[in-house]
Amino acid sequence: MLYPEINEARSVIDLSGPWYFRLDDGSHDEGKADSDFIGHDSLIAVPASYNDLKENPEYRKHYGWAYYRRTIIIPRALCSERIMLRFDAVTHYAKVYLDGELIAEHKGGFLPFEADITEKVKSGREAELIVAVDNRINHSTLPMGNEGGTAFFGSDNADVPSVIAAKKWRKPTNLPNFDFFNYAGINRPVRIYTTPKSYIDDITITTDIEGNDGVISFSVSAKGSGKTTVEIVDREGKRIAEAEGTEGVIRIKDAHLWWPYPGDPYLYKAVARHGDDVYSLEFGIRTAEVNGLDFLINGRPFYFKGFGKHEDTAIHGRGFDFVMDMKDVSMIHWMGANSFRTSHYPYAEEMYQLCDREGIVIIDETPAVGIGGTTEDIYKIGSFRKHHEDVIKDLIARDKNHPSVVMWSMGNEPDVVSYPDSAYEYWHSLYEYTKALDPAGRPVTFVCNQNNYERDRITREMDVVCINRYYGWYNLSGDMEAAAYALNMELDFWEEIGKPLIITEYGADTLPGFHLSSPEMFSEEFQILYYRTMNGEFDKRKFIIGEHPWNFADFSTIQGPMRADGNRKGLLTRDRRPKMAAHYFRKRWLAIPDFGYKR
Ligand code: BDP
Repeated sequence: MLYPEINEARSVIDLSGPWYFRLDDGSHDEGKADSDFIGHDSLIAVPASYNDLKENPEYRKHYGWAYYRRTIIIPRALCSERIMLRFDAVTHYAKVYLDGELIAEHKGGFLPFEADITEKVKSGREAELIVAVDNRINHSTLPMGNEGGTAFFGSDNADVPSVIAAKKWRKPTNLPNFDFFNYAGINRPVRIYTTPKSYIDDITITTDIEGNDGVISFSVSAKGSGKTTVEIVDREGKRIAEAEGTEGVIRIKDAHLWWPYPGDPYLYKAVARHGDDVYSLEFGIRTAEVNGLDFLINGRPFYFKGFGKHEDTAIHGRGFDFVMDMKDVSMIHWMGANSFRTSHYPYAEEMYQLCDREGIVIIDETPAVGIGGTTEDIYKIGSFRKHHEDVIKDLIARDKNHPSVVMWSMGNEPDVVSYPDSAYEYWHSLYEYTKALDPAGRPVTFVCNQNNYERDRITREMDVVCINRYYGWYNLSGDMEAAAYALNMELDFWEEIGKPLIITEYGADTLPGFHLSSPEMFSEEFQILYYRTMNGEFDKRKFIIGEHPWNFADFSTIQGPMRADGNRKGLLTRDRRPKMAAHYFRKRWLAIPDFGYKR
């Protein structure tokens, strides 16, 4: 799906700002937006998560539907165009009404959807737009939750009669099966955009390198009559090639390749025209593939230095925050990192555009986190397969043209050992499905949790083995010698498997400013000891091709006895101040080359 663009043929109206808002009455049924709404509602910011915007605990712990309302009006000058209403992300389920008519419905909180409203809006007349948003998470949603449950990160399982009784008595909640706050609402921009009636629906660009030449394959999907052309424009704005038709191959002599920073992340533009419509798409010429134990970018072995991240900032919650995205990219450069994973859901499109331009490499993850946590086989009792396929399809459709995206992650930490055969069947077929969808054929993986790796049949089948490991934190806590011993035993196992491996998470909660002369857990000194020990072991193993500490920054979670104001494993605080370990990594990573490390 193309990102909304303003150019000589297209216009964009941004609907950011205050919208009327109300939480539902707690019945968990979608109420109808009615006249009763007016006068009983408050104002809320769009885009943003609603949870932290009001001094009312109901906003933070809300469970169910919420309603947003505003009016829209189309300027007369645009009324002869095709008019689209686009939502970049509504978390997690949206129903959109225009003048009382349901015009769009969408499941999944992190990908865009749109509705054609051309026939529904009349010049000079205001139309009422209502968006009903559901934040419930259960065994059919991604991320997965335990809607109706009451416990997480606690000792609620204790065999204490009074606790057992109180658990039954307690009100059910919208319980996550994942470790980040379930921020909800209209989290990303809402826009009206227009195109001519004959229009470009989609563009796909894939690239290859032959000698010094870049080979660009393009395909333009267009609706309505008109001639289709594509021009390639270089960074200086010079037209260097052109072709006619909806598909073709263009060869660029002595092409500039897209390299991760501090290399040159060179971007070209493909300017597609169809009839009166035009769309220009930035793209880079680069390849990304796995070969033996190497992850090759433009044929050279890349070492992933970076993070698991979150879209999480104070007040905004998971709401789009371009200022923070800029700051994050700056901090990534400052620390000498070159990559991150969009743990645990697709991020806002603007972040990928920024990373294309700034030369940061992305492992792009779906929102499939929390699959498991049940006493029965989740692959048999859950109804999420079709939705998982849909998010993979939509993710690839949205992000396929970004040079920054070098690998797809189908999900994070599903249960793959309780029912290894079911897990195998599920993830193996999804892997093949994902592979077949990407026109650029990027490597595909999923990220596995600390488990009985011998029973896990599926992680070893991924193009890159991606593992999250917390030796020395959740197990063998504080004993880094024992942690190194255990880590090495496991690494011997993976070395035998003979695939490249990225440590996609490892980390220790750390309270900034808490110092100890003897490094114990939660102190800044321990965080450094932890990473120094782990990294020392990674450095000895050639097949480890990347290290992503967890997490880039502290982030909000549900409350619980293991979470003091959220998850504190950040190398940065939530407001992006470096902990001591950030300086440690900066020194380490500035000394590790992006290409050829350990080769
Ligand atoms: C991992 C999860 C991540 C958590 C992390 C932690 O992938 O989402 O935040 O553990 O516990 O298992 O800090």
